[in-house]
Amino acid sequence: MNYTFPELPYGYEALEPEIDAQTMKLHHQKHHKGYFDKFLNAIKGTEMEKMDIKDIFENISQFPDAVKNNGGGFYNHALFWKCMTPDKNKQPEGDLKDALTKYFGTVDNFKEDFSNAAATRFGSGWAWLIMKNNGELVISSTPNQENPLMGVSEIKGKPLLCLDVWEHAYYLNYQNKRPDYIKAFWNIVNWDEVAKRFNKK
Ligand code: MN3
Repeated sequence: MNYTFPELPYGYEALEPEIDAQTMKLHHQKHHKGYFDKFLNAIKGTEMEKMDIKDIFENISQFPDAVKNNGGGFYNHALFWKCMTPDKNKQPEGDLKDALTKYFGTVDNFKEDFSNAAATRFGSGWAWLIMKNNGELVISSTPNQENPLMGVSEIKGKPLLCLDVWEHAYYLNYQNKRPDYIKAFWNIVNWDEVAKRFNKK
């Protein structure tokens, strides 16, 4: 597979004040780019070069940790950028809203459960909304740069929404106050992207 490093779908300052420009710039240009470069390096000259990244993830336990850490870091951030938008304070609608209501009671309950998963992930990691093979929506969290597509993941499914809770994602602006960062995230969720992923069979 050929990989390209994704540009942000908006400017570095576009998500302020929820996420400051300096954090976005460092996060994209240094952290994400670092994972991308190291991922390419880790698969270079191996069978993985010809594999789809989802097949690599599914069989991740067969490959070196560098592939899990950097392949996950590459994929997770590319999705994370798309899950946010400067078009603020939107809410889920239509079938996605119905599904969130079905599985979590209300949209607010969903946000509360997801926030809780993000807040209680010990150390570095991610919170996820995923769709299992049977169509069920589930919240999970993963350590480090793991994701729910990986064979090693406790809960597996298709990622619909993710939130980076590594300190590098929020520390400049929020310091140790991870819950404040999580709360602000809801203002900038790109529900159109989540719906697009939800509707794609
Ligand atoms: Mn990150």
